[in-house]
Amino acid sequence: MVATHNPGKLAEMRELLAPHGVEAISAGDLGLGEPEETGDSFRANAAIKAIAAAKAADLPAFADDSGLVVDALDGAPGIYSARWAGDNKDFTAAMTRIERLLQERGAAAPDRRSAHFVSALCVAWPDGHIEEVEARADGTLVWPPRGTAGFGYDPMFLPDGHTRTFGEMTSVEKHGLPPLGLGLSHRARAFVKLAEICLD
Ligand code: ITT
Repeated sequence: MVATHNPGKLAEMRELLAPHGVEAISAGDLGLGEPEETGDSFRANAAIKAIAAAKAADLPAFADDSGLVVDALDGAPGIYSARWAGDNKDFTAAMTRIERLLQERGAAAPDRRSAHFVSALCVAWPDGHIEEVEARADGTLVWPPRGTAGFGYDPMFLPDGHTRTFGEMTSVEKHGLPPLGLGLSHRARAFVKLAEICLD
């Protein structure tokens, strides 16, 4: 089971799990509530979500806690990336807020606009055993946002070494694993580590 209520994440996790023959049902589909993310790190929040879901459903649960870390903003929004979009999940507003703050700090040149996505993945078994991994994807923030693919902050994020934002990439380009893709995204990279530990 995938312990998420975020449809964009769920779609990516399903694509990552499918080659391993793992079919994923979401916590939302099982009618599970969302635990409060009270941790002070991506890793702690991923564990909170996975452990709560594994206990509630008595199934192995896979959770991702992720976010965008902007260097010129001292790491914000970081673990609060979902909250910056508010209750109505308005990521245009969240991206606009980041851009306004960058401009207030005079961060116009690309080298002042570096950022990275982080994905912490946790698998929790009903017996309480957990596995945890974390990975990042480095890039630069562009303005205005570009592309309509992906979700969240994707249209603003230009991964290092590429000319298109995550919002302009196909799902295979963003998070496809070899031989299909390059394992570019934070989530794909964390997934590779997790698969080594507990999938075949
Ligand atoms: P769940 O906790 O139910 O999984 P959530 O959206 O609340 O869903 P998080 O607390 O982990 O998840 O928040 C992560 C936010 O960071 C997410 O809502 C996105 O806005 C952003 N984010 C994470 N990965 C991203 C990606 O690959 N592309 C764009 N934005 C991403």
